[in-house]
Amino acid sequence: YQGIENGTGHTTYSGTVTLGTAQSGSSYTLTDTARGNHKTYNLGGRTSGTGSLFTNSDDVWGNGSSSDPETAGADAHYGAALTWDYYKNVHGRSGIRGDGVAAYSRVHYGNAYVNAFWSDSCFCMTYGDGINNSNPLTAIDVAGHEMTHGVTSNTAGLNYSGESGGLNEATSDIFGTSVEFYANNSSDVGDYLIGEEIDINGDGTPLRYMDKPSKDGASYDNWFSGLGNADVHYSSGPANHFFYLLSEGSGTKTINGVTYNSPTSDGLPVTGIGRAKAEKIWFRALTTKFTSTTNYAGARTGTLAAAGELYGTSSAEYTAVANAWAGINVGS
Ligand code: ASN
Ligand code: ZN
Ligand code: CA
Repeated sequence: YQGIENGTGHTTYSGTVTLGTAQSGSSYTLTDTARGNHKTYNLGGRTSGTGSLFTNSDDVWGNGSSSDPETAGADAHYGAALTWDYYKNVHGRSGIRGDGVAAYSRVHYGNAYVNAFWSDSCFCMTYGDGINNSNPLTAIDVAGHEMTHGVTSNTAGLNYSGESGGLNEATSDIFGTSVEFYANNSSDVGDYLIGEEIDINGDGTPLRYMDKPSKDGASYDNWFSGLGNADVHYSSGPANHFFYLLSEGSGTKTINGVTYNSPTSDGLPVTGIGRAKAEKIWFRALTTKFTSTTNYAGARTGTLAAAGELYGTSSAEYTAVANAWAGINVGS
């Protein structure tokens, strides 16, 4: 079995991409030998098992349309590769567990299933085909979100309920977005929106907004005492908002053609430190400070500690972390 890096994918969301594939005789499989042997499988509508490993004879995968079952496979395989590269090259982490071993991906789960998910028990990412079976949930920010659930599980282990559940969800949005910025190809332009490409609402709007989470009609912008009773996809809002404020600062800003307007709970301005440093701080907090029961107050102390270790407690970065938490009504 020989690993190669020159498969061609015609994806739904990322244009034409190079895929890591493996060759055995005259056939090729979606097996990424450069990234822990990550494999992508076709469930063909089933909702259990692994399905079949994508295999063909020309090493060209998909045609850019959902009419070809390989297309979603190409997107999922590419998303896993980018997420692998992001964690390796930006954070020095080799794979979800840091042990060089890949998870695997499954596409075409169920019928018109409008979701994607990570599972600890299979150590795998799974994607539905979305509305009309033509909007697979395989966009880069979603793939990065799901794979990050694996990283969170194997580091902080944030419990998936209450405030820790909101922080778990926010961690997936934060690094899902970071992977999208990292991709930086002409089809994957980074933004602080989640799921803007998969038309999950059927009207072209994103699933979530990090600059002002309440724009989705359900997420919370700021911490409050009852936050832990909310759905984890809504209690993630304040932490997403914190990350946006820390990265970009409060107020109006246009990035890659998208205009954001991020308020603060106290009306005081926050000066951003840039996404790269904000990512470093959140990753260090996730992997060395947060535990299964970390709540918003604990996330504040954990990220302050991480920023202090990275940049010093007298640094502008440390001050920005404090101000961004104050901007979502945590600490003062
Ligand atoms: N797509 C969702 C998520 O990753 C699935 C879930 O509700 N856990 O958050
Ligand atoms: Zn999630
Ligand atoms: Ca996005």
